[in-house]
Amino acid sequence: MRILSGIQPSGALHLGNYFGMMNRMVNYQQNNELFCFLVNYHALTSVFDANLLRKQTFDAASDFLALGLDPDKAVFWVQADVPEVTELTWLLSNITGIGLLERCHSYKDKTAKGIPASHGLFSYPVLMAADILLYGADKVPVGKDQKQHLEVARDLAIRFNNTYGETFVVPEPDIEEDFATVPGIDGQKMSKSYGNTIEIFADEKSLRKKIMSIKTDSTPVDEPKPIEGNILFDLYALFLDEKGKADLKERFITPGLKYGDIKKEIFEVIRDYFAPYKKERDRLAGDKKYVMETMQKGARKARQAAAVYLERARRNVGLDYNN
Ligand code: AQP
Repeated sequence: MRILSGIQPSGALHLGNYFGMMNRMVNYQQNNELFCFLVNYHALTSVFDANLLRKQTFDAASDFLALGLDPDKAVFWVQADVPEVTELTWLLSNITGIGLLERCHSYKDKTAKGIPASHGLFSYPVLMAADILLYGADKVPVGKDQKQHLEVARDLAIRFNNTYGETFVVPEPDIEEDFATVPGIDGQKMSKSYGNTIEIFADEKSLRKKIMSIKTDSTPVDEPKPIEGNILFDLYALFLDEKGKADLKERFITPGLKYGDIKKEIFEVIRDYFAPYKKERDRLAGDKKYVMETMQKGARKARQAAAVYLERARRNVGLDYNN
């Protein structure tokens, strides 16, 4: 099965990115054909500083490699190194109804948070559909926030196939309920552009500060604590198995639990969980040559896979006028 997913180098990667997508991608590489990429064209919708985009792209590549993505097993590349995706975006644009894009929540949410309401942001889901269809992906692991964009990609694949003849694979979303929406420190979806993230490779001091600043309710210590919608419970549970979650639930509903103690435990759990990866991450940060060569190699493999679908699409819409 061909599994594909991308991530924006639009800021430091966080627990939402990790549990919603990155960790699952690393696990999938064992038994599948994995395509994983850094969507820097997409990041242009919110990053307007060229040096920052360069740095964040390099950092995201190092993050993924440090977490165990194996460039010999998976195809791992940077989106803009295969610019053919922008051509497919144009082909798809002509069968994309405006109403379809107008219904997308992400555009409304992001503009409400102050991201400029550009044409690029509005047509973000078309570029994302092109990313998926260009590589013939069967399955796309994402967090719940991307569910609607996946539906757009499916819609466009079906519409294209109906209009021009069989061209694209219709992809399936792959959302894992336990990690569907990781909350940020303010209780909203954890998101780089909302400034509420817990970074996976934060230094100890800022990690502690972030965890200590998590918003909590004002339930008195000697009363049972709520589970539903409790940010501390939800974040801690990410690192626990079923038995661990049941035990944590018990602690929450037993009077006497102090949120401050739970925060300290969460800090330690996150720090210890990512410590071995962080070591590798620091090593890779100093080996720019290796990271760059790896990404270039990945782009060559991605380009070969893309050629199959792009050629088919060009032919089916009639751009091959010399035939
Ligand atoms: N809070 C989250 N819970 C679960 N999954 C999440 N993902 C992001 N946030 C959460 C998943 O991570 C993958 C990569 O996301 P992205 O960086 O490409 O874009 P995004 O979804 O828009 O993530 P951010 O952090 O919110 O980025 P900005 O703020 O720059 O837009 C996706 O699979 C996503 O579902």
